[in-house]
Amino acid sequence: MATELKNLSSYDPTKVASGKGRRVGIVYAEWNDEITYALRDGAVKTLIENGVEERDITFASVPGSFELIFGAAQMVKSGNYDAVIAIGCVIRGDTPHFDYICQGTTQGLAELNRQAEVPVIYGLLTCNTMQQALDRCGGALGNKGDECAITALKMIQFRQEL
Ligand code: RBF
Repeated sequence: MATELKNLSSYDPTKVASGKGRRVGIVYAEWNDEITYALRDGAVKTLIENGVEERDITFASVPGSFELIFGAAQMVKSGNYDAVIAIGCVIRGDTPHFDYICQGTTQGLAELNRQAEVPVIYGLLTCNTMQQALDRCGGALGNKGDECAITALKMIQFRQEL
């Protein structure tokens, strides 16, 4: 699995353009907030470390991961951001709900990403256990929020260079 080979927080700073002047929207889900807040905070820290100014980062929360689609779409539609990061965490339970939320959210964000004028970054953790989530929000495998921040900056640069 990729994350066993790659720490989510590691990146090559020479390959990341400065985020100065970039505006980033972060929409995050309240479900599993112990995880999503850590992902969000990781993303913010990494954006700031790479030049994004705090005042240029805007947050919005939604109840669950499934609502990330609408939340991210609204942020895109506002035209106020150079990239939108969608953060959520789905943890497998006793019913097939996990599969529906993961699939629905992933497809919705993928479709939005394809259509949107600005990049939409996929920050959804889909985990079988809480420990897997903890490992990926600042634990043993790093923080997916960091990876999302770097991906956002790289995609903003990508769009600018076209
Ligand atoms: N939202 C999440 O972001 N993560 C979850 O692990 C999660 N599990 C859910 C499990 C059940 C049984 C239900 C009913 C909802 C869950 N949701 C979860 C919320 C979902 O994304 C969405 O907010 C609601 O389904 C809307 O009513």
